[in-house]
Amino acid sequence: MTASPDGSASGKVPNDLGPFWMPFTANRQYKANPRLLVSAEGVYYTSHDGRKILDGQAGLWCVNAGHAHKKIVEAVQKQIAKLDFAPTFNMGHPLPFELAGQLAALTPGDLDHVFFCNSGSEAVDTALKIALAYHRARGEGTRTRFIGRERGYHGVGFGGIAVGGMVGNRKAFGNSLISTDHLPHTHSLKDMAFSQGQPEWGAHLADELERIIALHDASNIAAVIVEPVAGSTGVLVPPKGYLEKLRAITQKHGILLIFDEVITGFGRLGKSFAAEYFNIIPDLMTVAKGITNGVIPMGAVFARDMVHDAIVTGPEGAIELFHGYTYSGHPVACAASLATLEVYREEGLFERAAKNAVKWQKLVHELKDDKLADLRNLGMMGAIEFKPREGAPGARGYEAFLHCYENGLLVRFGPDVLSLTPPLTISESELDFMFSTLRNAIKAVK
Ligand code: PXG
Repeated sequence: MTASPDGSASGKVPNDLGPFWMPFTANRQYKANPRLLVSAEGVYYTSHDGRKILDGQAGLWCVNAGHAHKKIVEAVQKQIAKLDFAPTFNMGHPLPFELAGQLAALTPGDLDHVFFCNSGSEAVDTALKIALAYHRARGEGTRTRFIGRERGYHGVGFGGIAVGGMVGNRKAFGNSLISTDHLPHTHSLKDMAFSQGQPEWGAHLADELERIIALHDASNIAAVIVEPVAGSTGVLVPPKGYLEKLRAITQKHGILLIFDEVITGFGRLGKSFAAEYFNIIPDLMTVAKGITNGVIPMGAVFARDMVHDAIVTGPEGAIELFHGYTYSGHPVACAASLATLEVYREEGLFERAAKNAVKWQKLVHELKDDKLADLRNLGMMGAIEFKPREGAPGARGYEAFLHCYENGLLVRFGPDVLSLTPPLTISESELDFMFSTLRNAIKAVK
Protein backbone atom coordinates (compact mmCIF):
# COMPACT_ATOMS: atom_id res chain seq x y z
CA MET A 1 0.00 0.00 0.00
CA THR A 2 1.20 3.54 -0.72
CA ALA A 3 2.19 5.64 2.25
CA SER A 4 0.31 8.92 2.53
CA PRO A 5 0.25 11.14 5.61
CA ASP A 6 -3.52 11.45 5.70
CA GLY A 7 -4.27 8.09 4.19
CA SER A 8 -6.04 9.85 1.35
CA ALA A 9 -3.80 9.43 -1.70
CA SER A 10 -4.48 5.74 -1.84
CA GLY A 11 -7.37 5.83 0.60
CA LYS A 12 -5.53 3.09 2.44
CA VAL A 13 -3.40 2.46 5.48
CA PRO A 14 0.08 4.06 5.54
CA ASN A 15 2.65 1.31 5.09
CA ASP A 16 4.75 1.96 8.19
CA LEU A 17 2.84 2.29 11.40
CA GLY A 18 5.94 1.91 13.58
CA PRO A 19 7.26 5.44 14.16
CA PHE A 20 4.06 6.90 15.64
CA TRP A 21 4.12 5.84 19.29
CA MET A 22 0.43 6.05 19.99
CA PRO A 23 -0.96 7.61 23.18
CA PHE A 24 -2.93 5.47 25.65
CA THR A 25 -3.07 2.68 23.09
CA ALA A 26 -2.20 -1.00 22.99
CA ASN A 27 0.23 -0.17 20.17
CA ARG A 28 0.88 -3.73 18.98
CA GLN A 29 -2.77 -4.80 19.14
CA TYR A 30 -3.89 -1.67 17.26
CA LYS A 31 -1.16 -1.85 14.62
CA ALA A 32 -2.05 -5.46 13.89
CA ASN A 33 -5.57 -4.33 13.07
CA PRO A 34 -5.44 -0.57 12.38
CA ARG A 35 -8.57 1.54 12.25
CA LEU A 36 -7.97 4.88 10.53
CA LEU A 37 -10.32 7.82 10.28
CA VAL A 38 -9.61 9.96 7.25
CA SER A 39 -12.30 12.64 7.25
CA ALA A 40 -15.22 13.89 9.31
CA GLU A 41 -18.38 15.93 8.94
CA GLY A 42 -21.20 16.48 11.39
CA VAL A 43 -21.62 13.41 13.60
CA TYR A 44 -19.83 11.09 11.13
CA TYR A 45 -16.30 10.01 10.42
CA THR A 46 -15.25 8.31 7.22
CA SER A 47 -12.91 5.39 7.79
CA HIS A 48 -9.95 4.45 5.56
CA ASP A 49 -12.05 1.71 4.01
CA GLY A 50 -14.68 4.25 3.03
CA ARG A 51 -17.32 3.51 5.66
CA LYS A 52 -19.40 6.12 7.50
CA ILE A 53 -18.91 5.79 11.26
CA LEU A 54 -21.19 7.58 13.74
CA ASP A 55 -18.99 9.35 16.30
CA GLY A 56 -20.49 8.21 19.60
CA GLN A 57 -17.63 9.73 21.57
CA ALA A 58 -17.57 13.28 20.15
CA GLY A 59 -13.93 12.90 19.12
CA LEU A 60 -12.66 12.37 22.65
CA TRP A 61 -15.45 14.15 24.53
CA CYS A 62 -14.64 17.36 22.68
CA VAL A 63 -16.49 17.79 19.37
CA ASN A 64 -19.70 19.01 20.97
CA ALA A 65 -20.91 20.95 17.92
CA GLY A 66 -20.11 18.19 15.43
CA HIS A 67 -17.16 17.87 13.05
CA ALA A 68 -16.03 20.38 10.45
CA HIS A 69 -18.58 23.00 11.45
CA LYS A 70 -18.42 25.55 8.64
CA LYS A 71 -18.44 28.56 10.94
CA ILE A 72 -15.55 27.26 13.06
CA VAL A 73 -13.52 26.11 10.07
CA GLU A 74 -13.89 29.51 8.40
CA ALA A 75 -12.97 31.38 11.58
CA VAL A 76 -9.77 29.33 11.89
CA GLN A 77 -8.89 29.80 8.20
CA LYS A 78 -9.42 33.56 8.42
CA GLN A 79 -7.47 33.96 11.63
CA ILE A 80 -4.47 31.93 10.58
CA ALA A 81 -4.07 34.15 7.52
CA LYS A 82 -4.50 37.37 9.51
CA LEU A 83 -2.45 36.83 12.69
CA ASP A 84 -0.90 33.39 12.95
CA PHE A 85 0.87 34.01 16.22
CA ALA A 86 1.45 36.81 18.67
CA PRO A 87 2.99 36.62 22.13
CA THR A 88 0.98 37.20 25.29
CA PHE A 89 3.95 37.66 27.64
CA ASN A 90 4.02 41.40 28.31
CA MET A 91 2.41 41.85 24.91
CA GLY A 92 -1.07 41.16 23.70
CA HIS A 93 -3.52 40.84 20.88
CA PRO A 94 -7.26 41.43 21.08
CA LEU A 95 -8.59 37.88 20.89
CA PRO A 96 -7.84 36.40 24.36
CA PHE A 97 -9.27 39.55 25.97
CA GLU A 98 -12.46 39.20 23.96
CA LEU A 99 -12.64 35.47 24.58
CA ALA A 100 -11.97 35.71 28.33
CA GLY A 101 -14.79 38.25 28.61
CA GLN A 102 -17.23 35.96 26.82
CA LEU A 103 -16.16 32.95 28.88
CA ALA A 104 -16.46 34.89 32.14
CA ALA A 105 -20.01 35.80 31.14
CA LEU A 106 -20.77 32.12 30.60
CA THR A 107 -19.46 30.87 33.96
CA PRO A 108 -21.65 30.91 37.04
CA GLY A 109 -20.81 33.08 40.06
CA ASP A 110 -17.63 35.14 40.05
CA LEU A 111 -15.44 32.66 38.16
CA ASP A 112 -14.47 35.69 36.12
CA HIS A 113 -10.72 35.40 35.53
CA VAL A 114 -9.40 33.15 32.80
CA PHE A 115 -5.88 31.75 32.45
CA PHE A 116 -5.30 30.14 29.04
CA CYS A 117 -3.23 27.06 28.29
CA ASN A 118 -3.29 24.29 25.66
CA SER A 119 -4.84 21.18 27.15
CA GLY A 120 -6.69 19.74 30.10
CA SER A 121 -3.46 18.46 31.63
CA GLU A 122 -1.97 21.94 31.54
CA ALA A 123 -5.18 23.39 32.93
CA VAL A 124 -4.95 21.04 35.92
CA ASP A 125 -1.29 21.84 36.59
CA THR A 126 -2.12 25.54 36.26
CA ALA A 127 -5.02 25.28 38.70
CA LEU A 128 -2.89 23.45 41.27
CA LYS A 129 -0.18 26.11 40.99
CA ILE A 130 -2.73 28.91 41.33
CA ALA A 131 -4.05 27.22 44.48
CA LEU A 132 -0.54 27.15 45.97
CA ALA A 133 0.13 30.76 44.97
CA TYR A 134 -3.20 31.83 46.50
CA HIS A 135 -2.46 30.39 49.92
CA ARG A 136 1.12 31.64 49.89
CA ALA A 137 0.01 35.16 48.95
CA ARG A 138 -2.31 35.14 51.95
CA GLY A 139 0.42 34.03 54.34
CA GLU A 140 -0.73 30.41 54.49
CA GLY A 141 2.17 28.88 52.58
CA THR A 142 1.98 25.65 54.59
CA ARG A 143 -1.09 24.67 52.59
CA THR A 144 0.64 22.51 49.99
CA ARG A 145 -1.25 19.19 50.02
CA PHE A 146 -3.90 18.33 47.43
CA ILE A 147 -6.79 15.95 47.85
CA GLY A 148 -7.93 14.10 44.73
CA ARG A 149 -10.15 11.04 44.42
CA GLU A 150 -9.74 7.39 43.57
CA ARG A 151 -10.60 6.74 39.91
CA GLY A 152 -10.21 10.45 39.16
CA TYR A 153 -8.62 11.53 35.87
CA HIS A 154 -6.91 14.89 35.70
CA GLY A 155 -4.66 14.45 32.72
CA VAL A 156 -1.11 13.24 32.54
CA GLY A 157 1.12 16.02 33.86
CA PHE A 158 2.94 15.23 37.10
CA GLY A 159 0.38 17.33 38.98
CA GLY A 160 -2.53 15.62 37.29
CA ILE A 161 -1.30 12.08 37.95
CA ALA A 162 -0.54 12.95 41.56
CA VAL A 163 -4.12 14.01 42.28
CA GLY A 164 -5.56 11.49 39.82
CA GLY A 165 -6.71 8.14 41.03
CA MET A 166 -6.33 5.75 38.09
CA VAL A 167 -3.61 3.36 39.14
CA GLY A 168 -2.39 2.56 35.63
CA ASN A 169 -1.63 6.23 35.04
CA ARG A 170 0.44 6.50 38.23
CA LYS A 171 2.23 3.28 38.94
CA ALA A 172 5.02 3.53 36.36
CA PHE A 173 6.04 7.07 37.19
CA GLY A 174 7.52 7.01 40.66
CA ASN A 175 6.29 8.69 43.76
CA SER A 176 4.17 11.73 43.25
CA LEU A 177 6.06 15.03 43.12
CA ILE A 178 3.48 16.73 45.29
CA SER A 179 1.80 15.73 48.56
CA THR A 180 -1.59 14.26 48.02
CA ASP A 181 -4.31 12.17 49.56
CA HIS A 182 -7.40 10.72 47.94
CA LEU A 183 -11.09 10.57 48.67
CA PRO A 184 -12.76 7.21 48.03
CA HIS A 185 -14.43 6.92 44.64
CA THR A 186 -18.21 7.04 44.61
CA HIS A 187 -19.03 3.89 42.69
CA SER A 188 -20.72 0.96 44.40
CA LEU A 189 -22.52 -1.52 42.17
CA LYS A 190 -24.16 -3.03 45.23
CA ASP A 191 -25.75 0.26 46.26
CA MET A 192 -26.37 2.13 43.02
CA ALA A 193 -26.38 -0.13 39.96
CA PHE A 194 -28.82 0.98 37.23
CA SER A 195 -29.52 4.33 38.89
CA GLN A 196 -31.20 6.73 36.50
CA GLY A 197 -29.30 10.02 36.77
CA GLN A 198 -27.79 10.76 40.18
CA PRO A 199 -27.76 7.82 42.61
CA GLU A 200 -29.69 8.22 45.85
CA TRP A 201 -26.93 6.43 47.76
CA GLY A 202 -23.48 7.75 48.60
CA ALA A 203 -23.57 11.37 49.82
CA HIS A 204 -21.89 10.17 53.02
CA LEU A 205 -18.73 9.35 51.02
CA ALA A 206 -17.98 13.08 51.03
CA ASP A 207 -17.66 12.93 54.83
CA GLU A 208 -14.38 11.07 54.27
CA LEU A 209 -12.98 14.48 53.51
CA GLU A 210 -13.39 15.43 57.20
CA ARG A 211 -11.35 12.35 58.15
CA ILE A 212 -8.59 13.23 55.68
CA ILE A 213 -8.53 16.83 56.91
CA ALA A 214 -8.29 15.64 60.52
CA LEU A 215 -5.35 13.44 59.53
CA HIS A 216 -3.28 16.13 57.79
CA ASP A 217 -4.78 19.28 59.38
CA ALA A 218 -6.50 21.89 57.27
CA SER A 219 -3.51 24.23 57.63
CA ASN A 220 -1.58 21.88 55.33
CA ILE A 221 -4.22 21.40 52.63
CA ALA A 222 -4.41 23.66 49.57
CA ALA A 223 -7.28 22.26 47.56
CA VAL A 224 -9.63 19.42 46.75
CA ILE A 225 -9.94 18.54 43.06
CA VAL A 226 -12.71 16.38 41.57
CA GLU A 227 -14.47 15.87 38.28
CA PRO A 228 -18.13 16.75 39.00
CA VAL A 229 -19.01 13.66 36.93
CA ALA A 230 -15.98 11.36 36.57
CA GLY A 231 -15.56 10.79 32.83
CA SER A 232 -12.57 8.69 31.78
CA THR A 233 -13.04 6.10 34.49
CA GLY A 234 -16.40 5.20 32.95
CA VAL A 235 -18.91 7.94 33.78
CA LEU A 236 -19.38 7.91 37.56
CA VAL A 237 -22.31 10.14 38.41
CA PRO A 238 -22.07 11.91 41.79
CA PRO A 239 -24.59 10.73 44.41
CA LYS A 240 -27.28 13.22 45.33
CA GLY A 241 -25.92 15.68 47.92
CA TYR A 242 -22.28 14.57 47.53
CA LEU A 243 -20.88 17.62 45.73
CA GLU A 244 -22.83 19.93 48.04
CA LYS A 245 -21.07 18.31 51.00
CA LEU A 246 -17.64 18.70 49.40
CA ARG A 247 -18.38 22.38 48.90
CA ALA A 248 -19.50 22.90 52.49
CA ILE A 249 -16.55 21.05 54.01
CA THR A 250 -13.89 22.76 51.87
CA GLN A 251 -15.41 26.14 52.62
CA LYS A 252 -15.47 25.46 56.35
CA HIS A 253 -11.74 24.67 56.36
CA GLY A 254 -10.48 27.38 53.98
CA ILE A 255 -9.60 24.76 51.37
CA LEU A 256 -10.11 25.61 47.70
CA LEU A 257 -12.47 23.44 45.66
CA ILE A 258 -11.42 22.76 42.08
CA PHE A 259 -13.92 21.33 39.60
CA ASP A 260 -12.19 19.65 36.68
CA GLU A 261 -14.73 20.33 33.93
CA VAL A 262 -12.58 19.24 30.99
CA ILE A 263 -15.36 16.83 30.03
CA THR A 264 -18.44 18.31 31.72
CA GLY A 265 -17.85 21.86 30.45
CA PHE A 266 -19.57 23.34 27.40
CA GLY A 267 -22.92 21.65 27.39
CA ARG A 268 -22.33 17.98 28.14
CA LEU A 269 -24.88 18.11 30.99
CA GLY A 270 -27.25 20.49 29.22
CA LYS A 271 -25.81 23.58 30.93
CA SER A 272 -22.68 25.60 30.23
CA PHE A 273 -20.86 23.84 33.07
CA ALA A 274 -21.53 21.20 35.71
CA ALA A 275 -21.09 23.98 38.27
CA GLU A 276 -24.23 25.54 36.86
CA TYR A 277 -26.02 22.20 36.53
CA PHE A 278 -25.40 21.33 40.19
CA ASN A 279 -25.62 24.96 41.32
CA ILE A 280 -22.30 24.72 43.16
CA ILE A 281 -19.59 27.31 42.61
CA PRO A 282 -16.05 25.95 42.90
CA ASP A 283 -13.11 28.30 43.54
CA LEU A 284 -11.25 27.17 40.44
CA MET A 285 -12.48 25.36 37.36
CA THR A 286 -10.47 23.67 34.61
CA VAL A 287 -11.71 23.28 31.03
CA ALA A 288 -10.38 22.20 27.61
CA LYS A 289 -11.85 20.02 24.82
CA GLY A 290 -15.24 21.66 24.06
CA ILE A 291 -13.77 25.15 24.52
CA THR A 292 -12.74 24.99 20.83
CA ASN A 293 -14.96 22.08 19.77
CA GLY A 294 -11.71 20.09 19.71
CA VAL A 295 -10.60 21.88 16.56
CA ILE A 296 -7.46 23.57 17.96
CA PRO A 297 -5.85 22.58 21.28
CA MET A 298 -6.80 24.91 24.12
CA GLY A 299 -7.39 24.71 27.85
CA ALA A 300 -8.25 27.26 30.50
CA VAL A 301 -8.56 27.80 34.22
CA PHE A 302 -11.32 29.97 35.66
CA ALA A 303 -10.63 31.63 39.01
CA ARG A 304 -12.99 33.36 41.37
CA ASP A 305 -12.36 37.02 42.20
CA MET A 306 -10.97 36.24 45.65
CA VAL A 307 -8.38 33.83 44.23
CA HIS A 308 -7.29 36.16 41.45
CA ASP A 309 -7.28 39.25 43.65
CA ALA A 310 -5.18 37.60 46.36
CA ILE A 311 -2.45 36.82 43.83
CA VAL A 312 -2.60 39.85 41.55
CA THR A 313 -1.17 42.31 44.07
CA GLY A 314 2.25 43.74 44.94
CA PRO A 315 4.39 46.34 43.15
CA GLU A 316 2.92 47.45 39.84
CA GLY A 317 5.88 46.48 37.71
CA ALA A 318 6.19 43.00 39.18
CA ILE A 319 4.95 39.82 37.52
CA GLU A 320 2.28 38.45 39.88
CA LEU A 321 2.22 34.79 38.76
CA PHE A 322 5.32 33.18 37.31
CA HIS A 323 3.44 30.87 35.02
CA GLY A 324 2.33 30.72 31.39
CA TYR A 325 2.81 28.96 28.07
CA THR A 326 4.15 30.17 24.71
CA TYR A 327 0.71 29.44 23.33
CA SER A 328 -1.43 30.87 26.17
CA GLY A 329 -4.17 32.70 24.29
CA HIS A 330 -2.96 31.55 20.85
CA PRO A 331 -4.77 33.62 18.19
CA VAL A 332 -5.98 30.66 16.15
CA ALA A 333 -7.22 28.78 19.24
CA CYS A 334 -9.00 31.94 20.42
CA ALA A 335 -10.64 32.36 17.01
CA ALA A 336 -11.75 28.73 17.09
CA SER A 337 -13.16 29.19 20.58
CA LEU A 338 -15.00 32.43 19.77
CA ALA A 339 -16.62 30.77 16.76
CA THR A 340 -17.44 27.69 18.85
CA LEU A 341 -19.16 29.78 21.52
CA GLU A 342 -21.17 31.50 18.79
CA VAL A 343 -22.26 28.12 17.41
CA TYR A 344 -23.23 26.88 20.89
CA ARG A 345 -25.33 30.04 21.34
CA GLU A 346 -26.86 30.27 17.86
CA GLU A 347 -27.78 26.60 17.66
CA GLY A 348 -28.89 26.41 21.30
CA LEU A 349 -26.78 23.29 21.76
CA PHE A 350 -26.76 23.30 25.56
CA GLU A 351 -30.56 23.55 25.62
CA ARG A 352 -30.73 20.87 22.96
CA ALA A 353 -28.58 18.61 25.16
CA ALA A 354 -30.86 19.25 28.14
CA LYS A 355 -33.87 18.30 26.03
CA ASN A 356 -32.25 15.22 24.49
CA ALA A 357 -31.04 14.07 27.91
CA VAL A 358 -34.59 12.91 28.71
CA LYS A 359 -34.71 10.56 25.71
CA TRP A 360 -31.06 9.66 26.33
CA GLN A 361 -31.79 8.40 29.84
CA LYS A 362 -34.58 6.21 28.50
CA LEU A 363 -32.43 4.81 25.69
CA VAL A 364 -29.54 4.04 28.04
CA HIS A 365 -31.69 2.15 30.52
CA GLU A 366 -33.59 0.24 27.84
CA LEU A 367 -30.29 -1.56 27.16
CA LYS A 368 -30.70 -3.57 30.37
CA ASP A 369 -29.43 -7.11 29.88
CA ASP A 370 -28.19 -10.04 31.95
CA LYS A 371 -24.63 -9.51 30.76
CA LEU A 372 -24.57 -6.01 32.23
CA ALA A 373 -23.47 -4.96 35.70
CA ASP A 374 -24.64 -1.37 35.37
CA LEU A 375 -26.04 1.38 33.16
CA ARG A 376 -25.37 5.00 34.09
CA ASN A 377 -26.33 8.39 32.67
CA LEU A 378 -26.35 12.10 33.27
CA GLY A 379 -26.94 14.82 30.70
CA MET A 380 -25.53 13.50 27.43
CA MET A 381 -23.09 11.17 29.18
CA GLY A 382 -23.71 7.46 29.52
CA ALA A 383 -21.93 4.21 30.31
CA ILE A 384 -22.55 0.52 29.83
CA GLU A 385 -20.68 -1.70 32.28
CA PHE A 386 -20.41 -5.41 31.44
CA LYS A 387 -20.12 -8.12 34.02
CA PRO A 388 -16.59 -9.38 33.34
CA ARG A 389 -16.57 -12.68 31.47
CA GLU A 390 -15.08 -15.37 33.65
CA GLY A 391 -11.36 -15.72 33.04
CA ALA A 392 -11.33 -12.85 30.54
CA PRO A 393 -11.94 -9.50 32.25
CA GLY A 394 -12.13 -6.68 29.72
CA ALA A 395 -12.95 -8.98 26.80
CA ARG A 396 -16.61 -8.10 26.62
CA GLY A 397 -15.87 -4.37 26.49
CA TYR A 398 -13.33 -4.78 23.69
CA GLU A 399 -15.53 -7.16 21.69
CA ALA A 400 -18.53 -4.87 22.03
CA PHE A 401 -16.41 -1.92 20.91
CA LEU A 402 -15.22 -3.86 17.82
CA HIS A 403 -18.75 -5.01 17.03
CA CYS A 404 -19.97 -1.41 17.15
CA TYR A 405 -17.08 -0.17 15.01
CA GLU A 406 -17.64 -2.81 12.38
CA ASN A 407 -21.29 -1.80 12.31
CA GLY A 408 -20.70 1.93 11.95
CA LEU A 409 -20.50 3.28 15.51
CA LEU A 410 -17.46 4.53 17.43
CA VAL A 411 -17.61 4.45 21.24
CA ARG A 412 -14.90 4.46 23.94
CA PHE A 413 -14.13 1.25 25.75
CA GLY A 414 -12.06 0.38 28.75
CA PRO A 415 -11.88 -2.29 30.24
CA ASP A 416 -15.44 -3.63 30.53
CA VAL A 417 -17.14 -0.27 30.13
CA LEU A 418 -18.39 1.49 27.01
CA SER A 419 -18.59 5.27 27.43
CA LEU A 420 -21.19 7.12 25.39
CA THR A 421 -20.88 10.80 24.62
CA PRO A 422 -21.98 11.86 21.11
CA PRO A 423 -21.81 15.36 19.66
CA LEU A 424 -24.65 17.44 21.11
CA THR A 425 -25.90 17.95 17.54
CA ILE A 426 -26.94 14.31 17.21
CA SER A 427 -30.45 13.84 15.80
CA GLU A 428 -33.24 11.58 17.07
CA SER A 429 -32.77 9.07 14.25
CA GLU A 430 -28.99 9.01 14.79
CA LEU A 431 -29.62 8.35 18.48
CA ASP A 432 -31.89 5.47 17.51
CA PHE A 433 -29.17 4.04 15.25
CA MET A 434 -26.58 4.43 18.02
CA PHE A 435 -28.66 2.51 20.54
CA SER A 436 -29.82 -0.23 18.19
CA THR A 437 -26.15 -0.83 17.31
CA LEU A 438 -25.29 -0.95 21.01
CA ARG A 439 -28.12 -3.37 21.67
CA ASN A 440 -26.85 -5.67 18.90
CA ALA A 441 -23.32 -5.46 20.28
CA ILE A 442 -24.50 -6.45 23.76
CA LYS A 443 -26.35 -9.39 22.21
CA ALA A 444 -23.32 -10.38 20.13
CA VAL A 445 -20.72 -10.60 22.92
CA LYS A 446 -20.39 -13.94 24.65
N1 PXG B 1 -9.17 16.38 33.13
C1 PXG B 1 -10.19 15.59 32.75
C2 PXG B 1 -11.40 15.49 33.61
C3 PXG B 1 -10.10 14.88 31.55
O1 PXG B 1 -11.13 14.09 31.18
C4 PXG B 1 -7.93 15.86 31.21
C5 PXG B 1 -8.07 16.52 32.40
C6 PXG B 1 -6.68 16.04 30.42
O2 PXG B 1 -6.91 16.72 29.24
P1 PXG B 1 -5.85 16.62 28.02
O3 PXG B 1 -6.35 17.69 27.09
O4 PXG B 1 -4.52 16.96 28.58
O5 PXG B 1 -5.93 15.22 27.46
C7 PXG B 1 -8.96 15.03 30.76
C8 PXG B 1 -8.79 14.29 29.46
C9 PXG B 1 -11.36 9.13 27.50
C10 PXG B 1 -10.36 10.23 27.42
O6 PXG B 1 -11.63 8.51 26.50
C11 PXG B 1 -10.50 11.28 28.28
C12 PXG B 1 -9.55 12.30 28.26
C13 PXG B 1 -8.51 12.28 27.36
C14 PXG B 1 -8.40 11.21 26.47
C15 PXG B 1 -9.33 10.17 26.50
O7 PXG B 1 -11.95 8.91 28.54
N2 PXG B 1 -9.73 13.30 29.19
